[in-house]
Amino acid sequence: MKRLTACLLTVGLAVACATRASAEWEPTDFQLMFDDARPFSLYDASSFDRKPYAPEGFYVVYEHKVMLLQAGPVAVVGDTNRVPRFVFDGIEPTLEYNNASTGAFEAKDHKGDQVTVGYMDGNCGWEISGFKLHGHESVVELSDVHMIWADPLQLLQLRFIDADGDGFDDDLDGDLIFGRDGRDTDVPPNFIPDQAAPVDFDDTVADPIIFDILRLRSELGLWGLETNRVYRFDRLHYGGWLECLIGFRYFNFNEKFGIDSISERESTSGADDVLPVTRAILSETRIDTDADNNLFTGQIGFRWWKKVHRFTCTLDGRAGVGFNWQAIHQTYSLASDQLGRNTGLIPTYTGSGGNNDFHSTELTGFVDAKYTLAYQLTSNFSVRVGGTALYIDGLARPTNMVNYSLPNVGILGDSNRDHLIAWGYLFGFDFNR
Ligand SMILES: [Ca+2]
Ligand SMILES: [Ca+2]
Ligand SMILES: [Ca+2]
Ligand SMILES: [Ca+2]
Repeated sequence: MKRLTACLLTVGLAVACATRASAEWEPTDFQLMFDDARPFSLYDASSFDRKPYAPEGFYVVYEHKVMLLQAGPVAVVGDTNRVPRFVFDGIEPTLEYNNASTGAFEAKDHKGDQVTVGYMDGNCGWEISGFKLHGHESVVELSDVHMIWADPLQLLQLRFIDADGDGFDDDLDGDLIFGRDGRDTDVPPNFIPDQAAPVDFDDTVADPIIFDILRLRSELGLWGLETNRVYRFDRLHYGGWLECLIGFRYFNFNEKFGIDSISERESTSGADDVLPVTRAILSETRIDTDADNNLFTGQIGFRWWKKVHRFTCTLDGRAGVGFNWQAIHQTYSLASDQLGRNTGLIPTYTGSGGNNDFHSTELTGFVDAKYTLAYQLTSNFSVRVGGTALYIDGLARPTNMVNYSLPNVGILGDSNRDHLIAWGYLFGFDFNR
């Protein structure tokens, strides 16, 4: 913001100096370009309508933007492909489930600035523009979070339990086969196994994965540059002006998504077939997934405006297609709280860490729309307010790209095509636009 302000002051001073200097020195081509720009001369109310004109020469537009950026796609925090199994917290066996989702994030205000510089000579010109919306982290804390993790190696130990204390493995899935202890063939059943049967692994339980707190973090950042050739059509018969813009556009959209698990549950010892009441399985787990989207697109746009007295109403629409070079980086550290605390009671999993990278090039497209209402203060200086909206497709957004799997977390590369909607308002000023 400070740098932008400094740039604008410099441009403003240059314009002012050039216009003043032209009175004293022989005008050069460069000074002639500023001839029409007299930013501080008074607004001349007598000339409007009788002599409609579209400004030529240099122009500068500054806009401060406040935009809501749509939160990342809603995804379950946890694995959704694995069939849930029974977990046992020492009280009663229950089917595990996921109860956290990235839907907890909301669209957030992002402030930013856009500076546009252009030059019109007759019906042709050019324009360059840059904008940046500043990122800031939003944090959501969820409590009593249950999570399912893909566990292809069965690192989270499975075991039979006898929670009802009848001396037989409990028949958790209700098929009258009691774990390792055989089948009950009585009709009606008396729930005492009386015939040998294959071991029923459906009756095993695992450690429940429950976090006292699961902290979800998200940070979005967006900036871009564009350069356009500008073609101005002859004045429309109802008094407005239309310009066509053709050029290139670059967007950088960066989204960070992270989770931290916190659990105060402590290990307690217990009999071999009864799990400790609650243990901090996977507590102090941290996963950070950072998606960087670099979009290079062609662009075509139209800008229509009409001036009435001191007011200028402008509609501006731009769209483009191109490619998005995606780079997703992930770091994770799982169950660090369990490291060095293993008592041998639960020997299977003591944590892991690492990082992953995923790269892809995807087709992308965007639509960018804006309306502004400007009020002319002097002959060349106006203030403006307006609204703006942006849609970008083909983006990697990490909230639905995490593969919650043991012992190694992964990136779901197939989920790399999502979109961003941003909308908000702006205010600013312009010279000679
Ligand atoms: Ca039992
Ligand atoms: Ca059973
Ligand atoms: Ca029986
Ligand atoms: Ca079974």
